[in-house]
Amino acid sequence: MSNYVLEVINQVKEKNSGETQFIQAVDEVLSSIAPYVKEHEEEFKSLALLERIVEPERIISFRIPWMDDSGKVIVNRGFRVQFNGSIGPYKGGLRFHPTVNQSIMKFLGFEQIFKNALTGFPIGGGKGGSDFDPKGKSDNEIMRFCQSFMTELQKHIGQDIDVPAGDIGVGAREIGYLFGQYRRIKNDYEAGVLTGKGLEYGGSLARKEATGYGLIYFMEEMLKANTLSLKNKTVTISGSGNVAIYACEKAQNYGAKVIAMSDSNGCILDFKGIRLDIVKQIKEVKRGRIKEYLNYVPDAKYLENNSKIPSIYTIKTDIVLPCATENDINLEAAKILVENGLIALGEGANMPTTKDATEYLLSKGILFAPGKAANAGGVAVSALEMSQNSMRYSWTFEEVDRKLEKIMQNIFSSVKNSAEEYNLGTNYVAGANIAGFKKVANAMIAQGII
Ligand code: NDP
Ligand code: 2IT
Repeated sequence: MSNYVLEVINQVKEKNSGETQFIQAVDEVLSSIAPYVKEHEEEFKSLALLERIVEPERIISFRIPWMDDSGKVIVNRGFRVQFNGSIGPYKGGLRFHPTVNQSIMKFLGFEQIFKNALTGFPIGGGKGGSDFDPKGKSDNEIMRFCQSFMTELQKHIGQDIDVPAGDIGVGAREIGYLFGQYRRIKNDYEAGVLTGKGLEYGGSLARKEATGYGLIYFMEEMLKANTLSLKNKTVTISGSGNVAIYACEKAQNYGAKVIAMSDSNGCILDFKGIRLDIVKQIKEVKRGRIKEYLNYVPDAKYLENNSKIPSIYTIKTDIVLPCATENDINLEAAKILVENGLIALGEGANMPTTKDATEYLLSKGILFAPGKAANAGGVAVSALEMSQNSMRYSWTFEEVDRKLEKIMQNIFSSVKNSAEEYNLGTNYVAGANIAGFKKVANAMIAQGII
């Protein structure tokens, strides 16, 4: 590997000690783009390009006080990381989850830079969120929290500045409350300031489905390029949130048999094929636990998580789609999956596979669709939502869906072409990182030392 890449990785480790997820994301991207950096080493070094790309343009951290239903005042921490605005306004989701900290925000913001570049749209990389835990909160508590969060965040965002959207724990309900508070404070109908909005007030058809559908469009392209397809394959999907549900829906449309889904407590296993109408009822309507599936389908099994490996990864499957959270598949889980005959893995989540597990899977010839390419459909349709807001127009579901399919096919071909250009075979992880990095690097070079 180039010395320059190693130097920068070491600097990042020193300067950001303790930020394990951020260091992991930087290490993965920089080590895999080494063949490209090598070609331009002198130029990049003289411009301190890598040193600049690993440093967020800005991090905003703030206090979020709010009152729960019993009248108790609670203080959470909020973040917005505006990582790289060289190709467009910062763009990326908001995550509400108790694990949120600066390291997680920075890793997500860093990944988002290259993902957004891969979509082909002019959007920079950003991410935000809070350590607020939405589980068990009433609607009113969620609303008061979102209002307090936006009271501070509104100072830093705008349709041409920074455009947040959803992520874990943030869906249409939260975006609605956030948008309401933004509009009230600004006294301005700035529809394009958030994406993932409700259809009645500027949302795009197919945004809800976009990440999951996009993942499956990408998977089908990748499988097709390797003379395979989703048809009649068994699929397991970790998570049962927004990404997991719509990945399941599209995989089933393509003739795959989805046999398992999960949440953070455990997984359901249904060899007859998951009944998605029931999962939607449990998760989208009742906000319940995946275990409740057994109340509807008594023949199904429930495997509780009780070791270091989420139970879903112990199930034999052709294709696995991690759609929950980061570092879900470690080396041990990867080995079990391979032993059980895994063919392909598609990352619906951001960085769900550890670095050693990724390397192991690649070394075993598993077709690996990396998150920053495979889950880019969500942010791509967010960009289409921004376009529709600017035009004051809306496309039909079919129009957006067709554009999404085309975008995912284009992403796959640029990933594949980059992998081939650098003789990396089917290493789509490196292919995605190189293709995304090139665009951002060129924009940064053109804009001077900033
Ligand atoms: P949701 O909040 O809708 O669902 C999250 C799902 O993941 C739930 O089933 C949840 O289970 C599970 N999960 C979350 N955290 C953990 C954890 N620490 N351990 C185990 N399970 C966990 O989020 P999304 O579906 O939107 O997001 C899923 C992933 O996809 C994330 O990595 C996100 O960054 C990524 N992503 C999302 C996009 C989007 O458009 N929404 C776009 C691109 C990527 P439980 O209910 O038990 O917490
Ligand atoms: O990780 C992601 O790409 C998202 N959570 C979606 C971001 C967006 O702006 O739609």
